[in-house]
Amino acid sequence: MAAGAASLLHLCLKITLVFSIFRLSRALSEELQWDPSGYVLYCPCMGRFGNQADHFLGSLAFAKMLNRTLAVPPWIVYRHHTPPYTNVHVPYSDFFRLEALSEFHRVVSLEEFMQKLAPKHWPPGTRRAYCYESAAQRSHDKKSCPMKDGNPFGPFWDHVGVDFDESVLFGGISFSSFHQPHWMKKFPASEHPVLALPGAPAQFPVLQEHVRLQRFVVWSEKMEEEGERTIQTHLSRPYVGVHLRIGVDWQNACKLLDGGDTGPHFMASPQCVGYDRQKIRRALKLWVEKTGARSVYIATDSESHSRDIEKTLKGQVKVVTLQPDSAQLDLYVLGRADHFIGNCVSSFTAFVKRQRDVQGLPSSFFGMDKPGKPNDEL
Ligand SMILES: Nc1nc2c(ncn2[C@@H]2O[C@H](COP(=O)(O)OP(=O)(O)OP(=O)(O)O)[C@@H](O)[C@H]2O)c(=O)[nH]1
Ligand SMILES: *[C@@H]1O[C@H](CO)[C@@H](O)[C@H](O)[C@H]1NC(C)=O
Repeated sequence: MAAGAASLLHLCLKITLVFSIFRLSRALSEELQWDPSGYVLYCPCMGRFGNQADHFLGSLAFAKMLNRTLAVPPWIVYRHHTPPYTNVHVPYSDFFRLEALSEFHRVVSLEEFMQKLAPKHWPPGTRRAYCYESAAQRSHDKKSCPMKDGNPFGPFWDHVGVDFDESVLFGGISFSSFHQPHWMKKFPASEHPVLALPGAPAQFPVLQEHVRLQRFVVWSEKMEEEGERTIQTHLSRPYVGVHLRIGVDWQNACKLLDGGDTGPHFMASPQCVGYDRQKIRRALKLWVEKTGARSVYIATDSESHSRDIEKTLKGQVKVVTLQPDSAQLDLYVLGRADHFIGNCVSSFTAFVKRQRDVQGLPSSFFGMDKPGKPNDEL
């Protein structure tokens, strides 16, 4: 009798165990299920952070337009000056919250897609690349998408462990909403579950209609902690944040402009015209006074000119420049300033501006805030 009870108990335990395993595995698979509406994958292969961020907003909009889950790629960080000189692929979530994007649309990180979904649903041997016919023209057989040709393309797909088996070419359609029906018809998710593209399905600079998506790009907890700590340690509020973009590439552009041998594209841009020592001084004085600033934060891609600026401000405000390794820390501190002065053609500035707009914080641009009569505004 006792033996029978024991085995009954044993059986019950077994059943319970089987059920809990069943429940657990169901919970796990519920966590990440294959989306029958398909996926968009792309390499953020153009430009540095500012460009990649612009492209990201457009790509997010594109994925939503096609009702496909966006596989959010890592950021490509170029380390041309520090060993080991290779690109670093930083997961999206190191800088920003992936969950915040979900409020707008379905997303999964590309890394997680590769790890958990690709082995079963997009296995090697079935990986198709999609690109414009014109892009394929550059390949040896004129029929292959240049997915892994050169840097950063090759290292990017190698990083996530992808080789492409086949190419699907298209032409005559753009990434704009006008062509939404064309995309749906040409590439139904049932036959084309994974649209993997060599570059972002988006425009640069970001389209005006997509600027509002910045709201879903929210700093990660880690960035927030680091940023707030930096502000507390080095700055006193109110503070004015400044982006000085005067790196070598711009100086060269300005030299060209001076030489007069650049096209209307450069002439139209105020990067050289609206941006000199005098304008920087004037804007700083104006905004420091206006906000009653106790400190100024300078983010720059080259020299900070902090001494010069300190002198301009007669030593009454603390001038801080950290030139951190991470561009994101600069972006964070600028984003939280009481006032921000940027320069109107930089995508780095544009990122800060968009973030501040979302939060209703004021920004201005060098050379573009009524230079003639600053006193009228006070
Ligand atoms: N840390 C830091 N990095 C900067 C700063 N300004 C520019 N950079 C770096 O330089 C890159 C290019 O600067 P942008 O102003 O965006 O230039 P762009 O011409 O719009 O874009 P690119 O095509 O990426 O050069 C940024 O994405 C950053 O990586 C700065 O103030 N601080
Ligand atoms: C969009 O995709 C989701 C997830 O696959 C699906 O549930 C939904 O029905 C799709 N919507 C349309 C309009 O097709």
